[in-house]
Amino acid sequence: MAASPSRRASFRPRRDKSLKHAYLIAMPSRQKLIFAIVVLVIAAITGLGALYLVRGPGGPIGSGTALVGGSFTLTNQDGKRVTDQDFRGKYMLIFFGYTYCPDVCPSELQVMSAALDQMGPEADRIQPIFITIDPARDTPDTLKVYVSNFSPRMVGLTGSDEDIAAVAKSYRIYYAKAKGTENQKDYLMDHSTILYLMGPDGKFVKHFTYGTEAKTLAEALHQSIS
Ligand SMILES: [Cu+2]
Repeated sequence: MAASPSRRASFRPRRDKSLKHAYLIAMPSRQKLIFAIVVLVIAAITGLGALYLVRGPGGPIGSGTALVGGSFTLTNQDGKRVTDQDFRGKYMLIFFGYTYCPDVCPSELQVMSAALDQMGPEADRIQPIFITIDPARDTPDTLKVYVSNFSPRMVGLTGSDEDIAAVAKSYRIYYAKAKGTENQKDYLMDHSTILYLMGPDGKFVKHFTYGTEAKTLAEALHQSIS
C-alpha cells in the first residue's frame, strides 16, 4: 500500500465522525500499524504474565507440568545411544550448554557438582546430566573428558543436530551461534541457562535459575526429593 504524501500530511481525526471508532478509522496506515504493534506487544506481555502465573516462579502448578520435558534419544559420553527411559527411577538434574563455553557452563556444572556433594548419599537419587547444544564440536569423547572434570557421576549427552534440536525444543531451551562469532572456528554459543529437576517418572519437578548457589541448590534439591 503506497501512501501518497498528501494522505500522510492530511491526517486529522475528523472524517467519519459519526462512526464509533472514528479515530481508529481516520488513523493513517502507519499509525494503524504502530497501534496494531502496541496491541500485539501488550497481548504478548499479558500472555507471558499469565504463563508465569500458571507456572509460578518455582515451577508449574497443575496442568503446567506438561509444558517442559519429554522423551529423547541421545548419545552418551561412551558413545552409547540412551533414552530418557534409561534414567527412570532417578531424578534428572539437567543443564544444557557446551564444552567450549568460557564461563556460564563451567560455573553451573561446578555448582551442580558441589550441591550434590553436599547432599551426601541422598544425591545418589539424582542423575546430573549435561546436554550439549553444540553437537558439531561436542563429540562423546569431548564430553567424556569435560564432564569428568566436574563430577564422576555426571552424564554428558550429545547427538545429531536433529536430536539436539528436538530435546532443546521440548525443554524450551534456546541456543544459537553468538552474533559476530558465527564464522569463526572458535565460535561462541548463546543458550538458555535454566537448570531443570525432573522426577523419577521423567516429569518436570522444578527449575533453578543461573546463579543459584551450591548450598541453596543442595537445600532445594533435598526438599524436592524428600
Ligand atoms: Cu554455556
